[in-house]
Amino acid sequence: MTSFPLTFSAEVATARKNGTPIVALESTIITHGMPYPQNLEVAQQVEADVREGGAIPATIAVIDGELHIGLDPEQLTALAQAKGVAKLSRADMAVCIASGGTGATTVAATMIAAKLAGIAVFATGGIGGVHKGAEESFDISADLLELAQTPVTVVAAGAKAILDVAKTLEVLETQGVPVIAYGQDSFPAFWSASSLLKAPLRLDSAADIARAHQTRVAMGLPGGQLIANPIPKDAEIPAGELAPVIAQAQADATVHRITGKGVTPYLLQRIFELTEGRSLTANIALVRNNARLAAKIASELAT
Ligand code: PSU
Ligand code: MN
Repeated sequence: MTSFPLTFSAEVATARKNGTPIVALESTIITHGMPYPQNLEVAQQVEADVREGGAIPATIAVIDGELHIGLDPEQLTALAQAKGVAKLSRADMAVCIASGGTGATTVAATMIAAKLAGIAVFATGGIGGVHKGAEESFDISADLLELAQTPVTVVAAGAKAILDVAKTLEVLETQGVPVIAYGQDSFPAFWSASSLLKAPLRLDSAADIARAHQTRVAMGLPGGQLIANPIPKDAEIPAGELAPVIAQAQADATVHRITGKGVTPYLLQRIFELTEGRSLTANIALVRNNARLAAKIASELAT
């Protein structure tokens, strides 16, 4: 364990004392992934889903230079409404903490925080990946390299079609990250339950996923696992319907010369606008679904 100071919410502190399973949740999805007030409603709902699944939620963020593991309701509300919050990945986290800043954690930064706090399971919507045109831009999310080195099981709904999904899977393979589809062969495509790509691995129960996690730890393998959990069928949007919207959002990003950390938030916001909120409805359903599976995996790890 670490001597680095962490600030635990009362609920998470109690869970740690009692050995109650804990699920980490990221905060960039709140500050940069969804508009207010839906972002707050979703954050609260996802926390409730984790509790219903028998685990305790630990939403992670840096507030005034403190790394918070679990936010109280007031902190969550303030973060959801805050403007100009920094987006923190592996590269930015320590600078933000050292300078007393406030920032939301991406998948990469949330994994780092979860490891520091001894939390093995983390639920989110979608991970960052290899962007389309990466052969020119070199835009590859730090999330992929984090999965290769930090031993946390991340439950996501696959990768968005804003990314080059095939290249994303290639990088994960190169980095030795197990990409495990839950309950199906196809690699899920975020808003759609399946894609044309086959997932490299498949497991059909939370118990099996927990066992795979423990086996990696026992073998001394440093990285995590990516669990690709398909969106519930009744909430999915067919991939064909979204393809032109994504193309439009990408064209707009090029016109406005959006680069670096701004790319993912820009595309998500633009797709939300272009679908008149429909993308968000699906996004909410899949994040909640991931929270429920993560709670089951965390419960299995605790037994
Ligand atoms: N993908 C989504 N929703 C999100 C993100 C990604 O479908 O909210 C956020 C996550 O926090 C992820 C980050 O870790 O964007 C990736 O950003 P980048 O591509 O800049 O690494
Ligand atoms: Mn990027």
